[in-house]
Amino acid sequence: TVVCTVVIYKTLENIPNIKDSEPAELQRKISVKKSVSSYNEKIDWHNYDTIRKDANRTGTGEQGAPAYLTSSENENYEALFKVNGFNAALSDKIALDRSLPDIRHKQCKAKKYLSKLPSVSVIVPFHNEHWTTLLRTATSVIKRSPPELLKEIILVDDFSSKEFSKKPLDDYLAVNFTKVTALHLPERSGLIRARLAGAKVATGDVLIFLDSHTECNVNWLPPLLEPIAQDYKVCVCPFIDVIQYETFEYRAQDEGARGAFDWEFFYKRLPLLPEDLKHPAEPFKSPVMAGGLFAISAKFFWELGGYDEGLDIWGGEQYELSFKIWQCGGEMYDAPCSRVGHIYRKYAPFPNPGKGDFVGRNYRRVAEVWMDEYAQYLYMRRPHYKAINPGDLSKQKGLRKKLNCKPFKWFMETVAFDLPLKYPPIEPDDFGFGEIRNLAVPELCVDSGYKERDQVVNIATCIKENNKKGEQNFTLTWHKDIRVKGKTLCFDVSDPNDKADITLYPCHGQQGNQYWRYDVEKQWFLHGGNPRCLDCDPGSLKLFVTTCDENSKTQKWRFENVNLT
Ligand code: UD2
Ligand code: MN
Repeated sequence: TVVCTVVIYKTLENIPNIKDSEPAELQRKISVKKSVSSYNEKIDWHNYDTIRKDANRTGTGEQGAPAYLTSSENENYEALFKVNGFNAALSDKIALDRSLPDIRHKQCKAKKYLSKLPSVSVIVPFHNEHWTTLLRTATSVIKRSPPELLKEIILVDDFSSKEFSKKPLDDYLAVNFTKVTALHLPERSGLIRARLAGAKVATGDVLIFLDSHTECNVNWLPPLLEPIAQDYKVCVCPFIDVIQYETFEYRAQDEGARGAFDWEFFYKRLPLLPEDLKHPAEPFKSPVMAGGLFAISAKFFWELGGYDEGLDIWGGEQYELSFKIWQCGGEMYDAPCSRVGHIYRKYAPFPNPGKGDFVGRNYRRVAEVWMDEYAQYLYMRRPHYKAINPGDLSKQKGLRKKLNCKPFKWFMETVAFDLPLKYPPIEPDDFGFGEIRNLAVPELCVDSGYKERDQVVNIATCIKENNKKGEQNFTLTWHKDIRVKGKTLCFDVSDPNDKADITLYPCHGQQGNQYWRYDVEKQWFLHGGNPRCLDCDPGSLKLFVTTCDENSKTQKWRFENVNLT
């Protein structure tokens, strides 16, 4: 087996020359195939002892069941929820080594993996993570990883201000663990540079990144490592399960999907492909990682230059690394048999550390370096990104050139081929906007009078002529509702009776009581599916809807700007 070990590790060390005439990429694939076929003994990596003991556990949160605080335990609930965005008081009542339900596909239970797998450094960046969720992350890694594969866990403290994050943490780790250390950064660096700091000191063949509020499930490690042992340019993500922020219940988010994004850069998912569905326990290709949880060989990570260290605080690094992996000769997979739970917070409790729109700047950097002409799709939805100064990009652009990375077009057509370019669709033009002026009494305009929700809209003297106070700027949007400028209040009519009031109500975009059209020829504002006309009483200044009447002049309105296309 000693000889074989050397062969396997060769794929991680260097690329042997097979045929000099072959392109480098093909050579790599051939060499990988050879080394694997020469040694491919597979074994069952399950730790049945731990599985058996876990099955017998009972208590708060055990087996991933939803848990609740008793009224006597409720004391710190609110204060702790507020600073964490999840039920940290409940976390304190749940064992650090709690049992989890094995919700893998049943084929995973019978799967074997290569007997020789690379060693691992787990890197966990954290900023003000709650004590027990942080320690439960480390504990679950230790508990469910084969010790011979796990070299170390590095908790990278991104300049936390919580008292226990420094010496008490170091002391706790020294007493309770042998493989877990904390690296304290001297200034707030953001999660991207925190991960880089951890990766720089890591000694394992493979780097695994985790968020600081995660729990690794049964046999999570071998499915992440095997594809990397077979090809060091493969990055593998686990399935990310949901730890519910209120009850700590552990459950699946869905049956699996391919990671993607929309053109506002929200993380989205694409359906599995037919061939993926045929092999529910096999890794499948995924265009983009969720970001927090993945395994990559240290060799490939550093060949790719790690992360762009110009990315600050939070956001965008998942796209940067995913694009880089694909465009620069690697591949990315999701492994269904590796599952890790993650607390999706109710809200992010951290204040902006005074760095402005760091997410926008990060996105701009990623778009400028990697996305070529497709960056325009992002800028179309977020025009203000074009005004953000991304800072110096020469190093990133140099790297892309040096590694001879493929164009983004290749990524879009080959990897994310089913990601629609109109996603989300750009909003159609509005039908019209501006003042709504009556024809019977042309100095009268519809006026919302700085009113709030549930208040009635009337008419008033048009501001333009008399320069009086008022609020007379409205938009007939493509949703077919009438919105008060600068507000998200819409003209709403719920009364079916004659001369029904127009009330301000939050816009829902679902038409119904907020459904309006403008008839350009008749100059009518029509409300509802069984249309009534906007009308007014110039004497009382009341506005209402009533049966349409071709002869009525008070039902005619001049809408200042009408978009006729
Ligand atoms: C998701 C990812 C997260 C990251 C982020 C985009 C998952 C499950 N999570 O958001 O890993 O890719 O998208 O950037 O895929 N942290 C620091 N310093 C900071 C801010 C955060 O160390 O200045 C730590 C934080 O304690 C946590 C990790 O970075 O361990 C990710 O932050 P998050 O949990 O707020 O991100 P999340 O899960 O909303
Ligand atoms: Mn997270």
